[in-house]
Amino acid sequence: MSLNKLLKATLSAAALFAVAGTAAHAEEWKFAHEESPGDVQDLYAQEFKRLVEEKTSGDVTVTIYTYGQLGTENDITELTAAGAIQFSNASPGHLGTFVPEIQVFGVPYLLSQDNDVNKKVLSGSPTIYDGLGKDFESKSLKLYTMYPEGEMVWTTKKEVMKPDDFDGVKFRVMTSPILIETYKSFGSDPVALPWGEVYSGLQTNVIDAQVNPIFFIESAKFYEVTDYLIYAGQQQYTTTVVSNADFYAGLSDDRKAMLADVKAELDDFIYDAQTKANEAALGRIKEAKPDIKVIRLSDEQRAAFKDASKGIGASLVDEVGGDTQEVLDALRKEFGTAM
Ligand code: 6CS
Repeated sequence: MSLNKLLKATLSAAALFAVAGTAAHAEEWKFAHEESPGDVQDLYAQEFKRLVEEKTSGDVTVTIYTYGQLGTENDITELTAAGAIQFSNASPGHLGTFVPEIQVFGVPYLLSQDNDVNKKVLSGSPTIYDGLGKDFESKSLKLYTMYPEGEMVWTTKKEVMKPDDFDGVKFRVMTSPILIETYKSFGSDPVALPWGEVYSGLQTNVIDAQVNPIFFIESAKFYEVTDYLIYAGQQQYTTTVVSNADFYAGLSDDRKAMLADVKAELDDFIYDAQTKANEAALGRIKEAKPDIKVIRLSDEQRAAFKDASKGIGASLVDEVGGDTQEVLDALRKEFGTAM
């Protein structure tokens, strides 16, 4: 659906009135995310809503839109940049054609295996908030926060232990170009799709495999149409929360300080929430489908995929240019994953 049609179809006259800032009483902030009710992004948005409404004594109300209510992942980024909504999740996996520089988070093996390190970097690194933040601002977006949603696990219909096993496997990835290259380098035939098309794609064999954190594999029911869950250690799912840049710039200093407090509280909240969500989901998947095979690749097996994809950082630098090499080097140092 085009953005215009989508806007007409989904934003009621009353909502547009509020967006224009002419509402008489409580100010409404619209927050769209990319997942279903109860998923990690929804947990974040619900807690954001609770804290903002509490801290503004109800002067601000936050309305949450879940996946599909305002369109796909790419649609909600455009709506935020256009100022039709104030906040949204914009995950690097889907942001590559809009803010190409953020694809550094698509480069495999970037994050640490230690979430305390990831938390420190993703919550406050100047490389992210000052450096990449400028790339967001050039697209009318203010980068508010960044957090991980869990290790990304391959779901496949055959055993994959080495890159050759991916031969002929149609592998669904998110819509950022770097992911296509990464999964080609791993040996598969990648296909970029919004997630709403993944279940039926797996069911009808249009695709054979995909990758996501366990909580999402359960909630989107991808495990029903897969035989293997493979932990290869290549990546964590990361997401950003962005706001419209003009909206943020127009906020009072008090409101900006309130948002900074909310961010700090949510930095702690979301790490626990996503860990619990992933642990509980794996248990439920095994219960619902006892014959699903869970494979954790050994260090040696993981090294073969790492080796196959070692040129991905360099191809991103070639494609995106600018200071991508410096950003990648700085982040690898901060995450402690420099090679
Ligand atoms: O695979 C995807 O496209 C989706 N996965 C997650 C964990 N969140 C939203 C995203 O669009």
